[in-house]
Amino acid sequence: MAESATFMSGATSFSSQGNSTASPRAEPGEAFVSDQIVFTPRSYSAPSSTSPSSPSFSPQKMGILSPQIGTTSGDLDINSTPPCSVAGMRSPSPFPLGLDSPPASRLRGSPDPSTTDRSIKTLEQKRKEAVSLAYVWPTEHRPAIQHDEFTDIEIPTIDLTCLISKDPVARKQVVAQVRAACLNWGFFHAVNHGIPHELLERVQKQAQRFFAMPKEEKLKVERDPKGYTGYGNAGVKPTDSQPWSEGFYLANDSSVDKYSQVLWPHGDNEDFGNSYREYNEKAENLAAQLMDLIIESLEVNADHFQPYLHNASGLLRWNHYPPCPQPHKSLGMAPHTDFNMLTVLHQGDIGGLQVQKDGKWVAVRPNGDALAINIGDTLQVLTNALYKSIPHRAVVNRTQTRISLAYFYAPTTKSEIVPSPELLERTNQSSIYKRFTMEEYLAVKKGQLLNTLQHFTLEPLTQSLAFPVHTE
Ligand SMILES: O=C(O)CCC(=O)C(=O)O
Repeated sequence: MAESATFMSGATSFSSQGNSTASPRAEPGEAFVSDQIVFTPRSYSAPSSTSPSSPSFSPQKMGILSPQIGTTSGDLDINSTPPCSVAGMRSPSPFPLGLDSPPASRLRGSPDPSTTDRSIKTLEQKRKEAVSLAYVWPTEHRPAIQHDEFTDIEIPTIDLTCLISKDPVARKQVVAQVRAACLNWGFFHAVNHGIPHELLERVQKQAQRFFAMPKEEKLKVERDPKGYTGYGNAGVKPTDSQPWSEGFYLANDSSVDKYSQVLWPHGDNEDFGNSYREYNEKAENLAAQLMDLIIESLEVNADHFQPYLHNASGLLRWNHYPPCPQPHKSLGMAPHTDFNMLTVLHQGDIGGLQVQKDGKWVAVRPNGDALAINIGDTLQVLTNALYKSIPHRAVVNRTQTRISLAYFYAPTTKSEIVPSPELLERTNQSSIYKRFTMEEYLAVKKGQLLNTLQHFTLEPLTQSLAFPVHTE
């Protein structure tokens, strides 16, 4: 992989713009997290020993002494211990996502060890629950549509057999389907895509094996904030609601072998590197072929696109969403658009992906044989917003572990992203974007998951180009 290749996650933090969120708010009587302090709004009564001028970070203010916390509607079960590992595999920690203890920031005000046995037990329960509350999202951002609420409104499915058969007539039909899908959805399912099911299963298995490890093992390959690869959800700001997920970013460089050695020092997992490399090669090849179809669908000369495709490379992110006791109050991944040209996503047989269509969230029915393909912000700019990069998110469910494999195909960071002049001429438009490089874009994207392109737009965005986060 070229050193200057672009690598960034589609979603790394909850943006303070577009989908701006203040501190999470609570429904009446329910606990919520604000600036890392857990409040219990209903009938909270401080123990008599607590003076009104107690320091901010006391157990009382954390809510961990209050019997009300988390019991609203009975749906945050304080005794529930969200599994942090893949079904059937060992579950080393009672905390979500393999956290063996609450993050330090949430432990301020931890119980005094001199408290009585009875209260220690209660505090212990409350402490676990306080971690869970970090994953409770503000009401307006919670998913009204659950992971399996499918309707007749579905992203199109495109059969890519023509890529193998080379049948020109079939290809022409596929190009037309790709055009319609890109114009109307920005998303489609690809079947007969050429990536063997067996390989997808092998990569899924490797991801399961990795995420089932104890957190301290996973942290051995933690993502360096300045780097692109490794374990973690980089960029999540401490005051934001946390996504109910964890990720492992892999790129086609020496880091894969390094991770393999660190995670399996006795050489007992050869297939980690092999399956990754095999998958990366196939996904890159597929992404390049899909780009060809997309360029054909624009009916422009491919020359303008060549520099972006030349040296383009991919970042693979394994996403892990453990079962969640309160899926309707949490999100596996915040609404976001992808930074890159094209994403190839395998979501397996368990639903969770939701995309926006005409201002409404639509659950994407899973199809283990299909790959979900979507347009990223870079391609939106290259087409002067003819093809749009659509906000999407991941919701979680109560009982099943879900793993998805997201492959982000992107140009190098030095690339200047400019709309196709031929397309502008044909549509009698001028560019709606300022000139900018991928590097400049990524610097903005870090703090703004949605509407990142607004920053690079010459005119204020019209309604049809801006993507507000729709509440349900
Ligand atoms: O897991 C999913 O279905 C969505 C993943 C995603 O959007 C991403 O990785 O950027």
